[in-house]
Amino acid sequence: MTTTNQALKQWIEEVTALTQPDTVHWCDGSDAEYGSLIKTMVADGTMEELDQKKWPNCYYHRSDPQDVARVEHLTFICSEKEEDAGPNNNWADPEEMKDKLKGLFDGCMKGRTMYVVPYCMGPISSPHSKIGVEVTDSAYVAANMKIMTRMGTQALEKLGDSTDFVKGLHSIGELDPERRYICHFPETREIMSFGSGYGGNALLGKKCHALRIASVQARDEGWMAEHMLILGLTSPEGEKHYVCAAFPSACGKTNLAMIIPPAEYKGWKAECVGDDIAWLRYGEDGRLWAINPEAGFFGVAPGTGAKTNPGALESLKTNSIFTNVAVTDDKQPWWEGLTDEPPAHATDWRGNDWTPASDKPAAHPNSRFTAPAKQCPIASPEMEAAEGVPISAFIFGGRRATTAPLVYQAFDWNHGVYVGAMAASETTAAATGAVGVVRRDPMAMKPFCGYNFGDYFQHWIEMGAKSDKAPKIFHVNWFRKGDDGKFLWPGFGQNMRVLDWILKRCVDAGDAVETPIGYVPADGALNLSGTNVDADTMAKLMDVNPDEWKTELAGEKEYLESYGDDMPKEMWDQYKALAERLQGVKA
Ligand code: OXD
Ligand code: MN
Repeated sequence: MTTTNQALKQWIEEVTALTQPDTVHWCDGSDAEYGSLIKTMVADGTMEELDQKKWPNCYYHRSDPQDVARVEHLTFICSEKEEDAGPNNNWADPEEMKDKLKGLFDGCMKGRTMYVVPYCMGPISSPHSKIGVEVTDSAYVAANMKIMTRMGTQALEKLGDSTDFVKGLHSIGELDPERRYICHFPETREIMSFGSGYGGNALLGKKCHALRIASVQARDEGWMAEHMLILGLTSPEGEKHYVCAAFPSACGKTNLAMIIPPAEYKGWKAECVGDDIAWLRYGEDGRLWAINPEAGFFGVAPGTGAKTNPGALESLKTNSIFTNVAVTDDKQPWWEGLTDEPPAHATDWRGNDWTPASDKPAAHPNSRFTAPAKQCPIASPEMEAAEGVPISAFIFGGRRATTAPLVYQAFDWNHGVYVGAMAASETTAAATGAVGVVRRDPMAMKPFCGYNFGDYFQHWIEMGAKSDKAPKIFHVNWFRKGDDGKFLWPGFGQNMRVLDWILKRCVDAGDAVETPIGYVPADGALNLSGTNVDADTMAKLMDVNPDEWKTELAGEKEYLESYGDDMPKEMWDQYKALAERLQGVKA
């Protein structure tokens, strides 16, 4: 296969001349092609076959131990002007970076096959979907892209002769962490990624295109590209709402996207539209509508089990790829949390013998499953809807042991933008670096916003001003801990109780009281029947501690200042109003 699209043809000729592959393979996206990619990888040891009876069409990949997560310190936004990248990004001059990268890409595919992977982010039928083409020398990447996107001929056909596509050049190079760069050129809508095979660095449709490049395009064109799950909830009375939630990586987006409501919520129906990314634009009805640009889940495996997320387990039972989990002696994937009883013996993610007595985890904490989204038992039929789904609420959150209460509602849109912008979270294993350090992660976009956060907050403010039907905004924290260091809130399915209150607030019901930080559920407004959360625990979960908020406020001020003149005035207005309200809090 090849193409009649001149711009694409020319670019492929250029990158072929640069990288000098032995063979060029245009991916058509067929099942047969996927099968032969897998066969090649099993033959060369890149993939291991799992028990095909228990895990049909499932395969296992063990990555280089130095290539297991996103590398934020090696990720660059190469905008023409440095201030456009902002303090939230590493910046490099586009010309200089391209020169450096050309040196790395020069001849890097000698002896290898170059896969040309056309892909569509969003439903093929949607006018809001975008086309990209990833060129890669990794069959593992091509196979994952088949699961994660609408890939191959269908994407090429949608592109037609248009020049409107994102160009993504990827090579695993020698997987040398010293020669690794993930670079974005927002003005020319290009991505160049060298030296890593890890999902977020290498599956260019996901973070690089659907968030970093798309966020810039969204600002230019008046829409939004966000790090958000999309969940539909229908009450027993048949009232249906969709919510979007932005949590940092590895903070439970996939779990919430597939929530199983507890027994007390009999008759409620949850439907998953997406677990990681939402593209949003206003519909003619003045509401914000969201599509999920992806077609698969690239989920964190550890902690995914029958109790925590049966929907994810069902999704990954067939046609899935497992990366850096452990493998049992009878060739089944295993990770901490999959079963209560660990296997007596397994091979760990590094390929070493493992037993439950081992002092190291069997699966890497950021090990992943790549599974087709349509296999989710609660996949929403609207996953393929061209216009997407209308959003009633935005929910921000993070992993905070202290300070942030279980749930609160912003007073209005601009306050909500401020709440999202000040969201903070303890770092996780999804990126290299220390785990458990609190850092600000505005809208969970710290690693993914392709431009200056000051301008991004301004864009949010402008989006809110466009309609009086914009979603209501909330903040949640499932991760607050008591003095004993244990989580106060049971989480998982029980989060439905918080969603219930949020949905009520969206239709101006649900009792709330005003606090300095926002509206919180009035006494008894959160349905706790059937839980063991007593009044004392609830008080701790909802506590707005004056000392903690004093520290928080000081941190927020410092953060706003770090953006200088780029920080919108509206954000400072919100800060001042919050500081004033907090003055009234008795210490
Ligand atoms: C992801 C991430 O893989 O956020 O989704 O790191
Ligand atoms: Mn993510």
